[in-house]
Amino acid sequence: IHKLKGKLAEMIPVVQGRLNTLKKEHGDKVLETVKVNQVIGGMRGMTGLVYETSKLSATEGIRYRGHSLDEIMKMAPSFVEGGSPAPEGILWLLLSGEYPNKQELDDVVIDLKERSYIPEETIELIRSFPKNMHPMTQFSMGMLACQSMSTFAQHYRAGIAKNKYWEAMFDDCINVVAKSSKVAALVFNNIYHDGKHLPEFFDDKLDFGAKYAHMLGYDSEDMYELMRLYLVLHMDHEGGNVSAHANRLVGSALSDPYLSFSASLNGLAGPLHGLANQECLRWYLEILDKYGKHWNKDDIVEHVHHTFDSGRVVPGYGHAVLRKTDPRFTHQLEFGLTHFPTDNLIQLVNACYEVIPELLPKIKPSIANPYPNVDACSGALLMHFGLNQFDYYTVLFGVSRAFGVMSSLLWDRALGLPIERPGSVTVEGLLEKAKNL
Ligand code: NMX
Ligand code: MLT
Repeated sequence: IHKLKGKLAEMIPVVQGRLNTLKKEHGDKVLETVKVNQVIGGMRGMTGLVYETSKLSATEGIRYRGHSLDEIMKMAPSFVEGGSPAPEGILWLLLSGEYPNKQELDDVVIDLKERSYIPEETIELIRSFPKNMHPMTQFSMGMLACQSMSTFAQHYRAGIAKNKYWEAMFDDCINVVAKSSKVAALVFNNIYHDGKHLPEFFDDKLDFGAKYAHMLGYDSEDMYELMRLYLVLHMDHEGGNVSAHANRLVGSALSDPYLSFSASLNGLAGPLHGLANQECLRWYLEILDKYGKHWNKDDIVEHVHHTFDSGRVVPGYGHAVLRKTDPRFTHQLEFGLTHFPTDNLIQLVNACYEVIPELLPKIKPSIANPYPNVDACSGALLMHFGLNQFDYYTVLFGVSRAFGVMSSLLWDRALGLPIERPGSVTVEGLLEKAKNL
């Protein structure tokens, strides 16, 4: 991993140079105009952030450092030939823009293991959380409790120079990723196993994804592969989604990576964002409950209508930016249809995909995107392996998101991005401004 740090030390001045040129030579140019509706409407479609690790296309989905998910599935290093990409390799890609070679990949695998230490008092703290506290709350608090280990906070207090921020940040960012799965496994254990069967932490044979599955108590090659796939698909989704943006915003105050990651998780815990995966599974189970396992497409149509009639959204469908099927959904559905094509829940996910995109615009024409997003399939895959604690699903999303938001936070500090502080306006003030335009 020292090699990765060295690579970054070479890359950073080059990108900094580009940024300086941008500021000096183009800084006063007008990029785009802003409509009143964008100010009111959650800044949708407004370019407002520099974000290095990934970019979202409305029609083609996410690209990590310019690489589409289709390409990553084919080209990224994997532990099983032709299988899921290695999450550790994608961490390397997000940070440096390149895939690691075999030796580099092995080094990250070992490094993440070595950095995963959690102090005894944090373990005790997590085990003291009430079982009915939501897993995301426990996860966020558990990560926050690790904050006393922040290298960046210590160096900052000791008076570190601005141009050295990223180096102190490097350790924290990799450490947050390394510790995330262990904290997440402790939360699982606390809630569902009453803290009695503490997960086996030090199985050195296993890579990050396999070990996370193992710590949750799921040990099969297929589950290891699913976990690696899940982690890779959920890592990053450019800078404006709630979890990435919360992470960026909090980090811009020079709060250390533990503080910003916890903030990121708090955003991910919302039902319109990461919690949609748990909501989505709950929604599929409502169908099974109501119509039994011999459901048909008319039942799906009826349940969608019922969902609207009760004033709810159809979870797993729609997106703020995407205008086509999310490729992250496609890859997950493919995994399900390849590994367990006769699974009733996977068939239901597939049938919903055939019905819902046509149906939603008929019910509510203002829906900008009637296609499935990342959350529409993940729960069904996890259920297949018996991971049926669906309140926990967003924690898996959070562990994965650590890879993306920590990589981008490192780059925020490397590029010396300033504290975020956009302007705001009252309704009255905006009305006055708009009338005079
Ligand atoms: N079911 C019912 N109504 C919907 C849906 C849906 N799946 N998607 C959008 N709408 C409604 C939306 O609530 C809004 O209604 P109103 O004007 O009455 O407030 C209207 O359609 C227009 O919204 P959009 O511009 O299409 O969507 P927006 O960008 O505001 O929101 C989501 C995007 C993702 C929040 C929205 O599509 C949604 O609530 N989807 C269901 C929840 C979900 O799956 N979230 C997961 C997103 C991915 N992730 O993991 O973060
Ligand atoms: C994400 O992965 O962050 C979600 O798809 C939400 C988003 O991009 O806005």
